[in-house]
Amino acid sequence: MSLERAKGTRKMSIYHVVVPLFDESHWTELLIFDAVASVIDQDEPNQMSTSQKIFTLAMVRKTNALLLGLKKKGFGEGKWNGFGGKVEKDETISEGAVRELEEESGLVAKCLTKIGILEFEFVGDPVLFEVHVFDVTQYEGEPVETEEMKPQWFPEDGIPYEKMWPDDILWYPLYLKGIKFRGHFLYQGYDTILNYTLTQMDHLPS
Ligand code: 6OG
Repeated sequence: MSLERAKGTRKMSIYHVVVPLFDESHWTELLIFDAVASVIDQDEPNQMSTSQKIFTLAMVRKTNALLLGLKKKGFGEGKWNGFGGKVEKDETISEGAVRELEEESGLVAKCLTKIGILEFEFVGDPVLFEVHVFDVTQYEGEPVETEEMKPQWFPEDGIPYEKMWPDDILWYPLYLKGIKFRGHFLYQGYDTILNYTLTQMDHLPS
């Protein structure tokens, strides 16, 4: 495939392909498209038509249980989710993850491992959300309810997917197995995923 052709098909390849989960032959194909896309990004950093916002999402885990927070206000209100928010200009993504986790749950992360990068697009919205997902197994403190989140432990086999973002049920199984991943989801509104890609990764950029 030539680069020109890859440029022209990039949106179709990355954003509009519907791929059944856990089909390894399709994962291989997606990895090739991913690699082409990153070459194009380096060559043409200013060609993107969308603006991008970087977010964090900290997943706090203990043996067989996951800490989720019920979002009390703002984006995702009423949904259970990990803890996170927008990365500020003067901090690294990891620093943002630690700060947001403490602000929203009272916990101080002692060790963070990046386990995924998720991109979200919403039809009609030019903003691309890039969410960096971290596994947190070492932390200090006890979860407390804050202005934004009401925390609660859930057993790994009792995650309330029906009250969560629809993408969660797709990537949590990878996360819970310790598999790193990259995903791209195109939403229509907040309840419908029009299409998505999800790719297993050996390494993730920091
Ligand atoms: P604040 O508005 O609270 O940051 N986030 C998503 N998380 C999941 N699981 N699925 C999505 O699908 C999400 N879109 C955004 C990133 C928003 C928080 O919500 C996460 C942040 O942790 C659309 O500052």
